[in-house]
Amino acid sequence: MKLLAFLWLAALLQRTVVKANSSCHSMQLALNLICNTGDQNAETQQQIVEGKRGKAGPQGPPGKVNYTLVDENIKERYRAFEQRFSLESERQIGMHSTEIKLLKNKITELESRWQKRFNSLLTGCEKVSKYGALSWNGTGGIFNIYPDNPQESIEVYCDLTSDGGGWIVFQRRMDGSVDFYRGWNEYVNGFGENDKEFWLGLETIHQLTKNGNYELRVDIGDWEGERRYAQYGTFSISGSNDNYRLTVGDYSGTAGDSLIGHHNGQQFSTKDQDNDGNSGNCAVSYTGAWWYQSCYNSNLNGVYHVGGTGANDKNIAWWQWKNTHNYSYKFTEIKFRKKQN
Ligand SMILES: [Ca+2]
Repeated sequence: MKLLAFLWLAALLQRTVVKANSSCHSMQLALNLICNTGDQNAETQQQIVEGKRGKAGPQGPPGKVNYTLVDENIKERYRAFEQRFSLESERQIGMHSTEIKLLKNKITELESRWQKRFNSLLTGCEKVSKYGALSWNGTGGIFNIYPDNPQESIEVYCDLTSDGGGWIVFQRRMDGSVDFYRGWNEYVNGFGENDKEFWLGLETIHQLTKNGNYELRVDIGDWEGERRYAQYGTFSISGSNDNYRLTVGDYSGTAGDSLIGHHNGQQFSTKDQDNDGNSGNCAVSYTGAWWYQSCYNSNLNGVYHVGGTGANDKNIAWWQWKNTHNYSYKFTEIKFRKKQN
């Protein structure tokens, strides 16, 4: 009896497990159905997006446009276009590369030829225009000139105002900011900045005046605000082998002549190179550097006295204006230009 009861219970339990398995299978099927439906919706969405991009064929059911995909599609098409355009340009350039190269060379050659012709006119300050200035202050400025070679420039200060302009300035004193009590090499090579206080250099002055006829001009200003000038129709200085000897003549002007009488025909002297006609060294005695004889009527590289106070005979002197060695001027500019005729 007990055995019969056990067998019945076992059969009942098996039926229950089979039924449960069957239920689980059904649920699984239902879930798969739901999930597949979801995938189908995604595909439908993509189809709609493609439909919106203008593909032929019937549109799918309504859905949201995926703007990220649209944007990427536009970018991809643009990239393709860009690549095609670039390849085509390269192909065209490649086809005409010889012609392009020849044309470029021709343009460069023409530019260079015109630049040389233009530069060859600018051997001094005579033909420069303020529009070509590297810097301009209203009466003059800094320019590139081409004295020897239209391809080699030197920078000079041009006075384009005094007596018609065209002057290359080679010395300026204006505020005492630069020490002018210097040695031979510095007077040969120059010092200072050419739009402030400076000395251009004996060698440069010689090179710029060695061919043709030049005239000289000295502009002087006193502490009372008056300006005067001395102009010379003849001017040149010799080379280094003759210690840059001064030749000057044919005076005109308002400041009086303080060059011809004492300094014409003199070699240049500095504190460390005595070429003067004095038993001592004039450059040392008068704290300057000049075409001293024994010793001076003018000393424009002497000591600068701000306000003119404390002046003595070692200062910036021009005897013939104030009739004294002991007046130190506020402003000087020394300049030359090619003689016109
Ligand atoms: Ca001497």
